[in-house]
Amino acid sequence: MKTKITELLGIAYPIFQGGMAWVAEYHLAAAVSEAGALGIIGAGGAPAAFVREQIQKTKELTERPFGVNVMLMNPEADEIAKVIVEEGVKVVTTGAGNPGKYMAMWKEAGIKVIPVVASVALAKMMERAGADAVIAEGTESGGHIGEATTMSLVPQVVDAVSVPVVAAGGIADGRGFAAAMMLGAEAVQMGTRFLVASECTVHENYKKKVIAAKDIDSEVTGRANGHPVRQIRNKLTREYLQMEKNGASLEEMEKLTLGSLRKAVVEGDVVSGTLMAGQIAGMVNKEQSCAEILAEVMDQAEILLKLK
Ligand code: TUI
Repeated sequence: MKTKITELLGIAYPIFQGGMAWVAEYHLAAAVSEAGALGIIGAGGAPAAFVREQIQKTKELTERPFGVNVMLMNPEADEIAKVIVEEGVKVVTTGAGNPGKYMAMWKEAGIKVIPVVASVALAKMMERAGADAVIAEGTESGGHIGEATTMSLVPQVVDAVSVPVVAAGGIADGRGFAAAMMLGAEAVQMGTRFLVASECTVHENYKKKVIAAKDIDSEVTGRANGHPVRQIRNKLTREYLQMEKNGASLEEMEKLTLGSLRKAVVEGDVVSGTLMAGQIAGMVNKEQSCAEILAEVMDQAEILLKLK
């Protein structure tokens, strides 16, 4: 399928794999890119040296384009921004902030810059700053989220900017893909569906929780302190939300979540770990290879869009 995004990036399918912190490492990113979509390494909170290694390992596994997501709250974001240039990465996505200060450096290096935005205002600002496209991410997504839903955000961003828009949040099959196209998107980004891909190295316990999750099994923690994070309900979210209700200090709550994503992803602690996942987890019910996921989504979408 040809869209402005497949042309811009030289990929076969207009699908991005979300740059999930801790989860989206080189095995997953390379597998997605090899299968014809855009694999993305999630830098998350990792040190710059680790991100460089991940990039080099991805290059060993695929010659196709892949991206790196810079989580802008990472204390090493400045160094990671430079590593991306030094390693010749072709596509950058950003999240959890405004990447304005890196834009000139990335553009000069010929990198395609595609910030994640959760509002029309940031989308417009990013277009003015030179973004090649934007990812409009709805509140259905897992992890750090904004307020607007995908259904309302995507068409409003499409109307507000002239660069291509990638839709994210609540998309996990061909129906979601087709709906996003109807809203004016030129591609979609999926996170939760790829979290359970066979090439994804996240702990088996985490995958099982996503596969077992139902439609209303996610919870948003951190609304009170301005860092809303969507994750699957467990002991951690219950404790966290109780503390929020009781007006606990930020410090106390940070103690609870320090290293909790790593605990879930690496150790498989589904009780006290952070199980970031989107609302669509209820529909994600089996592990498949990245190639199978992409073939299934594209097949269904092409039928719905009457392209075949
Ligand atoms: O970034 C994401 N999703 C993420 S980042 C992440 S790592 C993390 N771990 C623990 C706590 C917090 C984060 C897990 N999931 N998605 C992209 C996204 N960006 N969603 C919302 C935003 C966003 C929000 C506000 C972007 C910009 C913004 O304000 C920009 C400004 O003006 O500063």
